Amino acid sequence: MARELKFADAATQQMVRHAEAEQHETVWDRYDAMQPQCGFGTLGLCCRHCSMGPCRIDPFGNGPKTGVCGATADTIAARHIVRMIAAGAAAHSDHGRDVAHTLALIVKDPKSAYSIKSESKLRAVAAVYGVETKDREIMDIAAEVAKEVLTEFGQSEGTVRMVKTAPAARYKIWEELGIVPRAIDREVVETMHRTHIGVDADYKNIIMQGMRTSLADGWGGSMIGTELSDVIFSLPKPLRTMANLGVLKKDYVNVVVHGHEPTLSDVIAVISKDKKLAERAKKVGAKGINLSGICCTANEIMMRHGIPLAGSYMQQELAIMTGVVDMMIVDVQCIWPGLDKTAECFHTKLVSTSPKAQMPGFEHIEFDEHRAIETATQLLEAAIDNFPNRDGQRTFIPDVAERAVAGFTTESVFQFLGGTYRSTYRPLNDAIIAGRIRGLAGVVGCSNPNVEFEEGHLTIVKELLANDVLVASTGCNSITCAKHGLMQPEAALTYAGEGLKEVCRAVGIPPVLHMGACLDNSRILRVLTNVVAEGGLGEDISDLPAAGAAPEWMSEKAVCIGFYFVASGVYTVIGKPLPVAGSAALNSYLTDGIEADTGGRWEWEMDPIEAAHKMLRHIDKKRKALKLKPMMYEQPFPQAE
Ligand code: CUV
Ligand code: SF4
Repeated sequence: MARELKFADAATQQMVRHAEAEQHETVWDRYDAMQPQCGFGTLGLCCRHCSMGPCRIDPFGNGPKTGVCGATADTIAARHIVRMIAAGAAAHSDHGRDVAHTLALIVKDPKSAYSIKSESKLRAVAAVYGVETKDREIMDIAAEVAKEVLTEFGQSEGTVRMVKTAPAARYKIWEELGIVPRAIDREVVETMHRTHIGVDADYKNIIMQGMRTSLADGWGGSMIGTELSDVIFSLPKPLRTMANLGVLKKDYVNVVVHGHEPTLSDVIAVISKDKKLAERAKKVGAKGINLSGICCTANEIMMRHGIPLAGSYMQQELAIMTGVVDMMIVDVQCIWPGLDKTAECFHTKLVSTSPKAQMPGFEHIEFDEHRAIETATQLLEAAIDNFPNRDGQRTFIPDVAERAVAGFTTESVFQFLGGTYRSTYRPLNDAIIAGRIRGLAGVVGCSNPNVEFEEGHLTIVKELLANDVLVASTGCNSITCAKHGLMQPEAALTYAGEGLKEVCRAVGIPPVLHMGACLDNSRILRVLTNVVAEGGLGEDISDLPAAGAAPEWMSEKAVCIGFYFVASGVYTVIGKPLPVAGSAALNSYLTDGIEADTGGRWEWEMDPIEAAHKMLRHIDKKRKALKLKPMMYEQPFPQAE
């Protein structure tokens, strides 16, 4: 390996050393082989939108200042970034649409594998969509909600109705800016249209459309996905689980689900407990079936079934290299097409299940919701039958796994703070007002081989906790925090400042709250909305002592998420800058000027301690503007460094 990587995570460290010894290639090797990466791309200065190009602008002014069509660096960089938003919004929203289809299936086919698990959530969604619930059968409500939601995705008139659930002051800002999303599909399509050659060339106008598209995701597609997942797969409740590669078991048939959608994996989670399958596993010499997850599919079934997390995004090939994964079942998003190269050296069966995501070298067993139980059974049987093909000599499982409590939702988190009978955000708001809790942070998102693995996540989170900031976490940050013991209630004693420690101890919550998959960043938007509604901390999300971070982001979904947070008034810090630095005007707008428009802004900061301090300074600025009391206890910040 070219770079000296330390790996805070012992399991990853052991596996990477093992991979080196066995000459298996890892993502870190491929990343190093790709150096140096294209400078034009990094700065956002290349365009392939038509065949007069490809064009690129030399950032040092030693070449053409525009593309062949005359597009400037500002136009090219802005077009590129909003196409990233469109792709991210499309990914999340398509996921949301699939969940809505499952709801429609429940209505059509009472014998399907799915049912309405949370009637209260369904009623809440019905209220948003103006669907009458009084004196109606639950299936009638479900039918109408599914129809309303599915029609809304492509509607030609009106606006996305979930967006109205934002604080009134926030909605007004969007109206004034003209960025209230009209329909999810429409915003994605319009972004593609505007970025076609010779359409929108005004970088600010392009970014406004980008923000409208991101809002269609955060307050639309993603929120719909989260809410309807709660309806169908149940409202997550805090539960105990384990995280890291050590959850794989040598004597068991190991099935790993990977990707993002719960529709198949939730059924697998249930079917994996089937007695007949357990017997079949015993017949081939295994003790049973051991199901675990990678990426956000893992988050989804962990928070609803307590299924353990085998690892995050960056550990997907390491899981295969343990030699004990009998089957890896993937659905959509963040799945490396190179996994088949890794699997070649092992017996692991890779199975793709979505018609949208087929990969060379994977067996494709298409998942049909109408036959969910059959598909899940077929997959698990094939996994069991693959168990005897393991090469016992070549197994290596790092004995590393950590306990975690996961599965907090907008509804459940503060049930704790309010006591079981009084679900209210009052105690949280009061703790912030009194200076026990300094503020709230969402730390989310992917990991990336371009930085020391997980260092950014862990450093930022710990620095925030030490300074009494309550952290809400989603996506791969959640998996990282779980693996490193930050999601145990005891973590408050080790990492939290005095005030936060008191609150965590009083209500028995960890200082880092697992709020789900990256789709569930919508839950964080809802938490912020509820805090505003509870009163005493301003009128809008941008008034709150709150900040967001995605220290090791990599996906287009992450770009979209960041934009909907900024558009919602949140100060958002990321590590590697967005690829816009080639346009001075755009770069300065996103990190500065945009604040006058949305109340939120971007910040690029590669140093995780400084990133945390920037968030803390922002939180303090907001506390001051709200004239809140000084913090109750002495803070390490800003002396720490
Ligand atoms: Ni989105 S958070 S790598 S899997 S997008 Fe995938 Fe969930 Fe990032 Fe992690
Ligand atoms: Fe070049 Fe303009 Fe075509 Fe882009 S759209 S490739 S900048 S000519």
